[in-house]
Amino acid sequence: MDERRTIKVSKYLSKHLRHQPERIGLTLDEGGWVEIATLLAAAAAHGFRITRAELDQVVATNDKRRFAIEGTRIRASQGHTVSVDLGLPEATPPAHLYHGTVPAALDSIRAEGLRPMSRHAVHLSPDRETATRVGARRGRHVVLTVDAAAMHRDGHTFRVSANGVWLTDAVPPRYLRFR
Ligand code: HQG
Repeated sequence: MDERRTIKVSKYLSKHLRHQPERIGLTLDEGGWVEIATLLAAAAAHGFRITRAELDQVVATNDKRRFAIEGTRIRASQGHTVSVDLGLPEATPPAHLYHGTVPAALDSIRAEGLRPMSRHAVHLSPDRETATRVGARRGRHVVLTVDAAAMHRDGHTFRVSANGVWLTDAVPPRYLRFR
């Protein structure tokens, strides 16, 4: 499978496992899981045929390990806008976490901190490089540093997704460093 096809399949999976399962008649269970056979049949029925080998390759080689397979089921590891409970345990974050964003969002972030916007949680990266990539999706970007140790000490909860993305409900401005 060439890279273009891999990206196309990955985007198709993200769209239907995170945002719009109903578009192809899928229902995710409470944890966000769906039977692989059901997913492949639904995709084919809606004009996008994916083989099981292609699916496995995308899951295994995906740059961000966006999808997880467990037994006969698959789900997106994070990034949902539909309501799911990933069932992740609380975890102790590293002292600092990072968030890549765009300059246009800074005034609002300074005033109200980081909010989940359309997703379930604020997505934070364990290192500056990853946060830079997240910000760079939108062009010119800035990386903010989050004082995760202080947040944790103050009772904010953190979870870490299967693919290493740190999730928290919100980051108040006092825990942010804007450089
Ligand atoms: C910004 C991708 C104004 C926030 C990435 C971001 C990530 C605010 C945007 C994952 C704000 C939301 C998530 C506030 C936050 N005022 N703007 N108070 N608080 N924002 O896409 O973190 O490739 O929902 O900075 O790699 O960019 O899809 O979040 O710019 O892991 O697997 O509002 O999505 O993963 O945008 O990205 P998003 P994100 P995938």
